[in-house]
Amino acid sequence: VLGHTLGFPRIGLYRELKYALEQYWRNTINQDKLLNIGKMIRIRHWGQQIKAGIDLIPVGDFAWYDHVLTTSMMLNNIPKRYYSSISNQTTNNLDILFNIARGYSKNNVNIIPSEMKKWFNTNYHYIVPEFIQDQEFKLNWTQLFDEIDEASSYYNHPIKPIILGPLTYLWIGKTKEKEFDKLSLLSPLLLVYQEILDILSKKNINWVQIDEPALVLELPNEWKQAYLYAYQKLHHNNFKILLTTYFDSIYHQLDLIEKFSIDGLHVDLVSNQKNNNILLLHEQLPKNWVLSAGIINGKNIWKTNLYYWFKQLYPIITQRKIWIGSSCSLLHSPIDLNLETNLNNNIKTWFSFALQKCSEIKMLCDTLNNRNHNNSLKINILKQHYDSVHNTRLHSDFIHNSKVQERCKNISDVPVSRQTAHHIRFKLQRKRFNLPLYPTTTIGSFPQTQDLRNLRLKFKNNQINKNHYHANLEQYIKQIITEQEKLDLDILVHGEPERNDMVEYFGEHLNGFSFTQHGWIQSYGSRCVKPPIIIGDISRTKPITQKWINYAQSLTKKPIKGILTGPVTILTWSFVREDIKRHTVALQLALSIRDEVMDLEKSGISIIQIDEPAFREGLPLKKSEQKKYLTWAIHAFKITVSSVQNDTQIHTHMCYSEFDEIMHYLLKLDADVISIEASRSDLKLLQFIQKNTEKYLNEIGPGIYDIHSTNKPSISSLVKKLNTFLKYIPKDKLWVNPDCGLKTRSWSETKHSLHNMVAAAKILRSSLNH
Ligand code: THG
Ligand code: ZN
Repeated sequence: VLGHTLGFPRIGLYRELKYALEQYWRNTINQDKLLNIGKMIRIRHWGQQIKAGIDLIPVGDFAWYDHVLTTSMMLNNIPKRYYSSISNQTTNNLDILFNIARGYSKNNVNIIPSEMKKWFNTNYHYIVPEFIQDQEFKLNWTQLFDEIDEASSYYNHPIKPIILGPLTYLWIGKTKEKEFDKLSLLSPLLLVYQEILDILSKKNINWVQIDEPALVLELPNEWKQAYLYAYQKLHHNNFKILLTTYFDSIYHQLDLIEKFSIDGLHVDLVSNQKNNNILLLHEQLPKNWVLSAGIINGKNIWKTNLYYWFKQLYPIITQRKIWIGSSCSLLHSPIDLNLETNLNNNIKTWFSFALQKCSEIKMLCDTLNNRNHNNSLKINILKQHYDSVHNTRLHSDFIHNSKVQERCKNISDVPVSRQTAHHIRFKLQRKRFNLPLYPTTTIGSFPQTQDLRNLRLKFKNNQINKNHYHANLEQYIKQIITEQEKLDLDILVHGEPERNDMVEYFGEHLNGFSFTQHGWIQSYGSRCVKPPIIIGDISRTKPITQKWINYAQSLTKKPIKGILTGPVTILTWSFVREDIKRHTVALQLALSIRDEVMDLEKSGISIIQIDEPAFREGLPLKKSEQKKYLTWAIHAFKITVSSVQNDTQIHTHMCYSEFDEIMHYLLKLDADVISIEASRSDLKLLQFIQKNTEKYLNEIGPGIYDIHSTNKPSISSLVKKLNTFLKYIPKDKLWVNPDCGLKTRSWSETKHSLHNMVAAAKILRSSLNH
């Protein structure tokens, strides 16, 4: 029995890669320095995994921005629009990689970045590969080979290179210029993959890991056939192929997979609770394959019940080769629990971060490998490993709150829907707020300057007192209100200066959560999030946001939109307890946010936005399991707002989504206004809206510019955009807003872009008068 990980976090324990990248982009360090920091991180992580007892160390999991983008570079799949920015350089340059990810803007040349999308059902974003019909591929980027050489020169330890499989790579990409069948690119793509494998075969390597998470989806038939074909072509005599699947089960695909010409299969045994039958897999898959059991959850932070898995695996290990692994890459895990000094000691014993997960892998391997000796001692240690968690959690006051449980049982008292239909609310609200056509607003957050971040940090470290801190936050709010009035926006926000992250902040003010100091997870590029941990029943003791929002409202006659994070998003962007069902946690969150909504309304706030950017991310990967999720997720959203007055306006915001398939469900949320990311995506969304306006469309603000790009939108481009929207959306239902919050932008960019946005809305209004 061997132990391996499918990849390790790349950002570094102290986010060294993040800081190095941001310094490099600001031109405060040179490329050599950046390269050295990357190398230092890789070498440290390999060393740590070896030390923890991992048998095969992953190489190829490191990426300067995103591993899908690295793959695009490796295949020389560089969108044509970038060629003008690289005239005198070769395509084998890190700056080009960054340009694709971040856009390029210099001397009047503006090149838009490639689109960013969520990586399956995670909060990690990849850079979407772009394909054109006559796409050519060639081997361009030597990073993987360099890193293999680097690892073998530093460590005398077996290496397992990782590459993203050709079919998942095609599946997650996007056709450009015109639509065509992406599978037509498979043959040319496989030629480059074969070339890559040939180079690998000349290195001292026994196993290559090829990631094919798309296999967990319910794939069309042509794609299944393509898989069969591809893995015949990629078969190699000089090394073995471990095909890895993760984020969901593969039982629906076994008849197909068993025919692949591969040498081992990795399966995720934890992400789909209903589907974790290792025995069934063992029986169906060829006996000469390695079966890699992904039993250490790479997406959550709870210790693994190693004894349970010992019992499951013990009968099989004499019949075939078994490996023990993380369910998916540890990219989605924090790195080291030992660094956490603020956690309650009892609670701390419940968790396992990436390095502890490596040790868990080692423990289970050791016990399984030791079967011939008297290993009752080891088995006992395995038992204790989880028993302590189980027993203390069973009786912990941190977890159980009978009031919350009681309230959830009596949920039938809470109305699910608002008192009247939207068309009635619409009239009341337009009258109350006296809004112009095409009302302008923002999504909620304003620039989080370094000063502001420092201020929050000082307060957190007790370097300044609460009065001082609050006085400073009020100054920020005042500035944000002044700027919005100057910009002449119609609906203002307080700007969220008190919030670090939209989920972490609410977690910190609700009961039932626990927090890490260093549990940073890469979200995209250099950006990270620190998910809170939901350990117990959730409740709200007192109002959370009211003070700040009321203060903002006291400064202006225009309506302030109060911004709250919705229950589904808090759930999805937290590490969630696994001892009760997700929908129960969602319900507890919904009731807590509902309390906040009612208090805000009582305090005079008349517009409330419930942000649900992660609504789509929570959707199960398998179509057959989606309906159930949507039912409880929509229910959770609706009960947060169901009891407000008819003339209280409810907004929601969503981003990073492929909305097409779930648009019908989003409309069921019955928010008065939905703002939605559309600026990087295309017309499908608009066509959907057009088709459904008659039936049930409320108001909508498709984002009119991309806040993630540094390119500033001109007034004329914004007018053009609005005119496009108006072809699909009735004029009294269109709102004007950016596509997301502004917290990552600078003030100067923000002012400039919002100024142009408001100007564009005014041009449209006046053109209507003439
Ligand atoms: N919060 C959480 N998840 C998210 C987002 C979020 N996932 C999707 C999307 N938004 C990702 N976007 C971002 C945008 C900004 C940042 C992180 C993810 C960000 N992070 C700071 C950084 O990396 O410097 C750290 C945050 C902090 O200082 O507290 O700015 O908004 N949960
Ligand atoms: Zn957003």
